[in-house]
Amino acid sequence: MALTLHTMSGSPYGWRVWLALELKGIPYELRTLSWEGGDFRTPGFAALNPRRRVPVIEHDGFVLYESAAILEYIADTWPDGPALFSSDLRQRAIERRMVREADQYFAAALEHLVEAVFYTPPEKREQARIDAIWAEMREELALWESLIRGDFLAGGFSAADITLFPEIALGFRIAERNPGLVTGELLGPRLASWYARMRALPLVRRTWPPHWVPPALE
Ligand SMILES: N[C@@H](CCC(=O)N[C@@H](CS)C(=O)NCC(=O)O)C(=O)O
Repeated sequence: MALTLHTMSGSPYGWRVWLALELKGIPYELRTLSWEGGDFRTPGFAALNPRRRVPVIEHDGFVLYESAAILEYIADTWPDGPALFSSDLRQRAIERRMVREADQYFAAALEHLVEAVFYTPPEKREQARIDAIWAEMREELALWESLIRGDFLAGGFSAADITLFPEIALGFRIAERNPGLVTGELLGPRLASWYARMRALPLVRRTWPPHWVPPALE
């Protein structure tokens, strides 16, 4: 029953899977890869994921990458305990839709920001491009402001929350680390309450990316 999670500190996709494992109380070994250290370029890692991306899980010899698929695998393999997806067919469909929406729209914009800031040296950054990406992220989250259905995104806590939360957290991290780079609030009032609720969860606190400053205790 051995499960290994290959991830990278701060990866929103890896964090999602880490959250799922912790939520379900599944024993696992965490292997934290270093991008700068060349861990993604080894033949051993390419054998696990030919796309050379994290997260990847190994479970009793079975290898799976793509975080949304991994969440489904975890939910199906460990159906007991706290649920990632509702047992109600239509509610589950909404949760899956939200996972898809977070990845298809918000994460796509976030990846543009990562590219424009993380992978671009400060002297080559284009402020107009960064402004446009930030505006795209804000516009997308304005839509989520109307999509949220209760205390959690789909109403009750679900895979949707552990998908969108790490993505937004990375957006905040980039903004905090680069004062003056972006302007304008990312979250409306309903999403801000949800974000604070998520950030306060013991589950989230104990999986906080190790190289980030831990969130203040409210
Ligand atoms: N769609 C993939 C995205 C995975 C992904 O992009 N992971 C990033 C870390 S956040 C990565 O491994 N990047 C390595 C690279 O680009 O070389 C998933 O959901 O698992």
